[in-house]
Amino acid sequence: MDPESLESLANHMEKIQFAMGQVKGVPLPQDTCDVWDTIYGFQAREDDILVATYPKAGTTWTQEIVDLILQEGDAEKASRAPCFVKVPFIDLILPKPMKSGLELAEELKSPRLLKTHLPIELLPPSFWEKNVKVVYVARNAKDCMVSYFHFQRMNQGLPDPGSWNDYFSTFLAGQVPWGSWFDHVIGWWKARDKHQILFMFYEDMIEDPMREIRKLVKFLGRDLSEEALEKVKHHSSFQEMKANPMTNFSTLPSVVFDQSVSPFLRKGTVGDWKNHFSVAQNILFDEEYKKRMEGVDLTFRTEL
Ligand code: PPS
Repeated sequence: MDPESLESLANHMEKIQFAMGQVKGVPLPQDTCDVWDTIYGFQAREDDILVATYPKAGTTWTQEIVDLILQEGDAEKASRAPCFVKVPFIDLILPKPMKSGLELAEELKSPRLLKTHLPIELLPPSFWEKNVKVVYVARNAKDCMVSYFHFQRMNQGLPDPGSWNDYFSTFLAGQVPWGSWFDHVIGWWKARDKHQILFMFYEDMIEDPMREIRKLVKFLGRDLSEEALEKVKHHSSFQEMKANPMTNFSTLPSVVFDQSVSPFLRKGTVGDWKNHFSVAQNILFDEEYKKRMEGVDLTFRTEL
């Protein structure tokens, strides 16, 4: 993104906070809803790779790993542009003159790496028609909630999350941008065997990044040397990504992401929910979780 666009964006963003709308009951930024038919009609290409997640599940991390795999561990090539430019977010429309994810995607040469937070029922059908490979990353709901709370505090485009206690109820009710965590993970989980979907877990990636990188390499049909694999692991580590302006979002002005409120790469751990949930909230959450996940053979780890 060039400095002029950023400055112009900054001027716009002082006035604009994304209004929220809905598509088929899923809360989405109004600008996304306004061009929904265009987004839904997005034309995927056969060799696209899509990273799909519920927000805060490890999207940026996974994007970076996949791109580093495609670049065979070459960090310079992977740092050719900020992560939000090289991996277009197809369901986000930014104020003009910023390019939308759709426009950025059109401009990219194949093979394209794309990002979405859409629940599966809203995914543009061309991804299935073209049999695109999808990497879905899921993260336990408690840590997602905490990460999203801090993200909504710092992301000046998204609704203010209010107090932690308020946010706890809002999140559980699915009244956050991109909707319910439960619907999202369950929808994608049930579809995992019907399409080319690699279903991954943030907790597994934290536990053993190399094991998960190897899974990705295999899924993508690549063959990397041990040296290249080590480079992928090193350059996608939390510390490296936090220090890298191409992955830490520091190229965005503070009227968009105010990282003095909370950094984008905040903690990068499993179990930070324990520092936020009260005992009562934890009981309430576990009861709701049991109800919502009943009959779903999907297990998350909330601590390692
Ligand atoms: S977004 O805005 O939805 O695209 O956010 P997303 O990238 O999905 O999630 C951000 C959280 O992922 C953490 N993160 C990492 N963890 C471990 N290792 C690496 N390399 C890494 N990169 C990003 C990031 O810190 C956010 O989690 P929290 O818990 O807030 O720290």
